[in-house]
Amino acid sequence: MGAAVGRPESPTHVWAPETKLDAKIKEAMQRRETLGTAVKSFNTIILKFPKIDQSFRKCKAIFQQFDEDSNGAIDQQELKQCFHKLEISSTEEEINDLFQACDINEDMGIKFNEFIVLLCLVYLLKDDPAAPQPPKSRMGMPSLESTFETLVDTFVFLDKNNDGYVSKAEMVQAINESGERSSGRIAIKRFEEMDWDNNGTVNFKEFLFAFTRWVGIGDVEDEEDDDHDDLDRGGEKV
Ligand SMILES: [Ca+2]
Ligand SMILES: [Ca+2]
Ligand SMILES: [Ca+2]
Repeated sequence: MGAAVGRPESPTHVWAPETKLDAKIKEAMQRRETLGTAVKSFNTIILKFPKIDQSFRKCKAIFQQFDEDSNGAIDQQELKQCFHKLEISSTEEEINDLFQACDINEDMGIKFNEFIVLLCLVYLLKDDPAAPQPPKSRMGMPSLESTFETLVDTFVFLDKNNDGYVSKAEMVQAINESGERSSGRIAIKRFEEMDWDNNGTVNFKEFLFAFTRWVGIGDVEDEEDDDHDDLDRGGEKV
């Protein structure tokens, strides 16, 4: 019984308030926010969870491919290879910053859920306003990128005042729009699931980690079926 109230997956350290990378992510998000959002309600996103989960799971093959020594995590060297093969242009420093930002349990390895968060951050950061015309695909993975776009769009929807963070009040407002009676409680609960470092605001990275858990890609989940055909559980209901 101490001050460190435990959520089971809480990291043992507190996230630095604002790293250079955090600032870059916030800027990229705020730039994106000027374009608005197509998301109408949080419920419409919840309905997409199975599809998002499915799209993440397809990414497992990419993860395994880059986990060259098959130890279940991508180390710094493997990540550099990964960026190289995906033709994501980044400096060594950027790659290291991303690695550190996403290796939340600091075991020097990027697990699958951390990998998804990392790729989504890259997706946002590669939205280059200086590009003469937007490339068709930022990372050569169009279907995954459209899922990432949904996540970015959801964050834009939640961040009502476009400051790059989601506050508790914004979460309550967003969920209240669904008009359900219990929505206030649900909003607080969702918010607490997201606000990992308990500082009262949620940045995009925290949002992404919460999201991977919501759709079912937890850090607990390591069993892996090498069978790629079991992806139809989100399919049509008759
Ligand atoms: Ca590895
Ligand atoms: Ca905000
Ligand atoms: Ca926070």
